[in-house]
Formats: sequence, C-alpha cells, structure tokens
Amino acid sequence: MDSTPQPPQGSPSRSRRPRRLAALIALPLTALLLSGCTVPSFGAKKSDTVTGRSTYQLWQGFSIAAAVIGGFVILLIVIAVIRFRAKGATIPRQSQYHLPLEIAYTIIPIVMVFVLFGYTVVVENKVVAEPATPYQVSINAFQWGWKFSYPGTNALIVGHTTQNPMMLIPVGVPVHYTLTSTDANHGFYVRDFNFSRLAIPGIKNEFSFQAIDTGTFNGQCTELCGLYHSLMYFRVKVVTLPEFLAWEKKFDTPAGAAAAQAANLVVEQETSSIIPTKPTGTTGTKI
Ligand SMILES: [Cu+2]
Repeated sequence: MDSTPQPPQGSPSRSRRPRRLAALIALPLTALLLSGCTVPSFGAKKSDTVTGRSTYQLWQGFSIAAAVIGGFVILLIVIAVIRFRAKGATIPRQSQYHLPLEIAYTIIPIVMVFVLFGYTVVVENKVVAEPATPYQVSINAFQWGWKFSYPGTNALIVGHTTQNPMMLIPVGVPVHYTLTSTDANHGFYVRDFNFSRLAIPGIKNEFSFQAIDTGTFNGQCTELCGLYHSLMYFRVKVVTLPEFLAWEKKFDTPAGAAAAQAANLVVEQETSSIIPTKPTGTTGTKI
C-alpha cells in the first residue's frame, strides 16, 4: 500500500504552485505588453509648449494613479479568488455591515476624486491663462482651409485643400491666439503641442501658448466639417524671434502686400462656393 502523503483534495500540489504563480504574473504582464503602453509617456507627447508640458505631466499623474489603483484592485481580486475559493460547502466568513470599512471605501475614492480634480484645475488655469504679449495671431478656419493673420502687421498666410498653410510663430515668448470659423465647426489641433480647440461660427475662442523649441509641427482639423475635412492640414513653424520679426517685415513691401491680397482672394473663392469643388493648382501664400 502507498504510504506517500497526498495533498488535500482541491489544493494544487507543490510542483504545480510555482507554475500557477508564474501564469498569474505572466497574464497581466502579457496584457500590458499587448496594449502597446509606453512608459513613462503613457502614449502622450511630451509637448513643445510650456502649457502642453503641464498637460503632459497631468496625464502622467493620472496614468500612474490609475495604474496603482487598478493594480491594487486586481491584487485584492486575486487574493479573494485564491484565498476564498470554494472548499467544499463552507461559505467564507461574511463581513458586510462593517461600518469602519464602509466609511473608508466611501471616503477614500471621494478624496482621490478631489485630489485629481484639484490638479486638473491648476493645469487648466495655466492653459487658459492669457499672459500680456505683443505677439498675436488670428486663426480663421473655413471649408476647407486655414487663414493665419497677424494683427497690427500685413503678415498673412492662407492655405486650403491643395496647399497646407504654415503658421509662423516665435520661440520662447507667449503668443496670443484668437480662433474663429467662417462656416462650420472646425477643430484646431497640434499634436506636438497637446493642444486642441474648436473653431465655432460666431464665437471667438482665445488662448495662448509659448513654444519651447524651434521646428516644424503638423496640425489638422479634428472636427468633421464637410467634404474635404480630411485635407484640412496645416503646419506650425517655430523660429527665433529675430527670424520671426524679419519674416513679418517682408509683408510690408509691395510684393508682400500683393501676396497677402492674393491669399485673401483664395479665402473668398473658397467660402463663396455653394457646391464644393476641389481646388486645383497652388494658390495662397507660402513662406
Ligand atoms: Cu474639418
């Protein structure tokens, strides 16, 4: 007769335990890998503007908080599943109406929501702050293009479906923007700036941001606004302040004024068209 002690029925043998533990660890790690989650950015861009970086840090904080809380909840579930799994007909000790515990799990989430809300308000206030600055850009969205004008100067950039316009701004100084729409709702979005605002007919949206690095960044319309919405691209070129001022001055010459006039004509043609036709050729002002 075999006298080897047998493990109790329903509990894994000693040799199976390490494998089960490895599977338990591997499962969430595999899910994390398959999700394509990048650390420490959590899929966001670091941003090339001062306020965009605040938004990025807020996103990181939210993601870390969510990971910690999610991990804690999963841990509790796994402990409950393993420790209190069915062992015959015995029901585990019930602990409902445990007042201190119920107070704790009501108050702790409320505190967490207030903390996250507080951090959000601080960052929102930074994003919507309007520092005094002499550098201004008026952005007008239309079906299907963008017009960037610079109040107090003759500088003007217009582009549409066949020609993506380039908005020029200086680095290291805050720039104030007003955003309007001529016809439908449009979305002004620059991914590298972590920034998006709606352009709504009859509404003047205002905001500011300060670019950190020079370079060229892609932007696009993010609000489905009609037939050629998918072609409403633009670029933002960040240059040094002397370069920016020299560029603005170019528009003070007769040639610059003529280019601006031609650019305005493009907007009139585009917005007066009732039946949309895809424009051809290269009109508009390029730098
Ligand atoms: Cu659009």
